Order: sequence, then structure tokens, then C-alpha cells
Amino acid sequence: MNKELIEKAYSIAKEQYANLGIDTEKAIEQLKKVKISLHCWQADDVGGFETPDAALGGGGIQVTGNYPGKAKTIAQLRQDIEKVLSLVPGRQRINLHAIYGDFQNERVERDQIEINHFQSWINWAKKNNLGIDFNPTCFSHPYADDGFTLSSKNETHRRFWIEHVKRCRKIAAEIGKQLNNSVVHNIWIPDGSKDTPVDRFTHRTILRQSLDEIFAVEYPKEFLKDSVECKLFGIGSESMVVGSHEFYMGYAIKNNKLLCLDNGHFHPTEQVGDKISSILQYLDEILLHVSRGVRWDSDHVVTFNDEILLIAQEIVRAGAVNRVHIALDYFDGSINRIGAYVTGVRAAQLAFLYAFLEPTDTLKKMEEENRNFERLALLELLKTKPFGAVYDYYCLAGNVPVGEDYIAEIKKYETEVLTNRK
Ligand code: RNT
Ligand code: ZN
Repeated sequence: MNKELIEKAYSIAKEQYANLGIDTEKAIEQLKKVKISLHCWQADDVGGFETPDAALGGGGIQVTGNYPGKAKTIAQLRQDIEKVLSLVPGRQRINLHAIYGDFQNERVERDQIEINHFQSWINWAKKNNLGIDFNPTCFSHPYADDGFTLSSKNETHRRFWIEHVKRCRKIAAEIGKQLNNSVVHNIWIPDGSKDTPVDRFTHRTILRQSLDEIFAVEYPKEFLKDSVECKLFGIGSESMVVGSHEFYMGYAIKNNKLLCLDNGHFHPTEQVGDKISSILQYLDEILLHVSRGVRWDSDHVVTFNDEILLIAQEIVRAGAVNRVHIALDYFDGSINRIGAYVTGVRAAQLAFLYAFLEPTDTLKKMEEENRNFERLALLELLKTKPFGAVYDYYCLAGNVPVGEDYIAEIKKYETEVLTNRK
């Protein structure tokens, strides 16, 4: 896109927002501070790098699509993430799952993983100036085949998963120490049942006991922040999910953990945006898994829709940008996976920018004075303001492709790199 045109459009946008009392420069500065944690698992459909004979079981996660170019090695995955980073403005973070360790073609069971399996990731993150977040992988494993992990009545399985998560926390804390930047460690387990169970109570009791044991070891907050993620239902856990919203909200409040809200994990008429101001009354910090739910699937590419917008608005309006960690969580193997990444990051950034460009004080005043038609009208008018021109300018200043230019870059990467992957 033409530089002069971008600057011209920005200067008009700046004036229009100034008329509403909004400083676009300040909004851009605020947006720079919103770090988005890039989920490494979009590049390879949540496959990971355990050796092929690791006998991946089912259990928990399903990705559809067979678009060419999936990352098959750590080198390819890093190359993909570097490409993504070159196409989005600002500094972000990288979100790793335990199965993405650098296992050097060795078979390492999940209850055996250690920091050395992640050292090359730490070095890479340092080189690229990225923070890291971390997740234990309690799915895609024979010990998850029956649908239960940390809440399992099978003591062999449960002990295995407890050991895995304990090691993941230890690794995460060490990563945080080496990077001098706190790692958010998020526990999600697939536990639940397809059909209506009789004994929900015992599974939830077991899960609580497993978590208590896992969290018995304390790590400094500067290195590790623990989070737990709830879900309403999943494929194969339609009738009951052990780690429900009530379960984890209670656990997080009682034990001072972060609560992870994935906006694909609730009933479609529920809005995560509406939950933020409630949960922040009781917890210091939360983690968001930003996604787009479509019917029963919780993991479509994020787009700039009302849901993500309300999430960003509620965080900004609550003055809680520092208390909310933002991570993406979707996996789509049916389109160019790198394109899926970039579109999702840009959509999330656009939502935050839109929220920073809101004349919140004016709107609040109208609300307090019961001038609610004016509030409605102004909110509607804001939708026609040129926030896209402000985002384009942010991209230009950040030296990344502006507007539709990023689409061409992704096509080029597809031709030059992705289609050559065997
Ligand atoms: C699954 C959860 C979970 C996973 C990742 C891969 O429903 O959203 O966060 O998507 O851990
Ligand atoms: Zn999630």
C-alpha cells in the first residue's frame, strides 16, 4: 500500500478521533503493550514432536483439514512463527505445549520430560525477544483414551498425569527464570464423559486432590503464574466435563490461581466479555484463550466480531490490561495455517485498538445521566470511524505489511516454503 496514502488517511483519522476527545497516538502506545501469546499448535494441527512411535492415542483434541504445508519439524515450526511475527506489528509471546519439546528423535515419555528438552526453545525465544507461556499436554495419549486424566479413577494413569504436570510447572518456572519473564502455565484436561455419568462427584473430588498435589510445590510469581481452564463440553465429553466453569472458578478463587476463560468453551449465548468484570473482583489476574466458537467447535480462527470486541472493551474499560493475559487458541488445518495465525492476531489487535479508541468517559457520563439514547447513538457512530486507518498506520510504523499487502506475503511464503514441504 502507498505510504503517503496511509499517512494521509491516518492524519484524517487522527483529527476525527481528536474531535471525540481521543488521542490516536496514545491508543497506539496502549496497543503496543498488549502482548498476544501465539499458540505454537496452529502450525502443525496440535501434532507436536514426540517421536512417531509415541503411539498417539485419541482423546481430547480434534483438528480438521489437510491443507498442505503443515510444520513437521521444530525448525519448520520456528520458521513459521518467525514468518508470523514478521507480519504482525508489535512484540508478542510464544505459547508452547509440552509435546513440542526438542526431543532429538528420542522417545521421552511425558512423565520424564525435563528442562533440557526446552533449552533450544529458550535460546530461540531470547534471540527473537519473546516471552514464553507453557502448557502440559494431557491429551493425545493412550492414558487419555478413556477420557480421564487428572480426575481418573485409574491410579496408574492419574499418577502419570500428575507427574507430567508437576514436571511442566518445574520446566515453566525454569523458563521464566532464564528469560526473567513470568511464564503463564495453563492446565487444560479433556476429562469428561460422552454419556450421562452417575458419579460426577468423585471425579471432581479426585481432580481437586490431583491439583492440590500438583500445586503443593511453590514457585516465585516472577517466574511462574498458574492458570486453570474450564470448558462446558467437548467432542466425547458432551454430557459432563469434570473441569467445569464452577469447578475451576471455585478452585482458582480459593487457591489464588489464574482462571483461563476460552471464549469457545461456553454456551453460545454466554459472553466471556461479560464475565471479566465479575472474575476480576476476586482474582488478581486472568488468562484468556481467544478463539471463535462455531456451533459445537470451539477453535475457529479469530475474526473481528462482536464477541472479541466486547472482550477487549471490557478489559480496557475496567482498566485491566495489566491483569489479563491474552493467548490465541484455535486450530484450522483447512486453510493456509500461517494466514490463519496472522489474521487471528490482527483481528485481536484490531479489537483492542477499537477499544482504546473509545471515548469511554463520555459514554459513562451519558450512562450516569440516563442519556441512554445518546450512548446508543455514539456507540453506533463509533463503528463508522476510521480505526482501520489507525491500524494501518501502526503497521507502517512497525515495519510490517499494511492492509491487503500481508495476504500477498502469505501467498509468497506458501509458494516458496509451504508447498515444498513433503
Ligand atoms: C481445548 C482447550 C485447550 C487446547 C490447547 C491445545 O478445548 O481450549 O486450551 O486448545 O491446550
Ligand atoms: Zn483453550
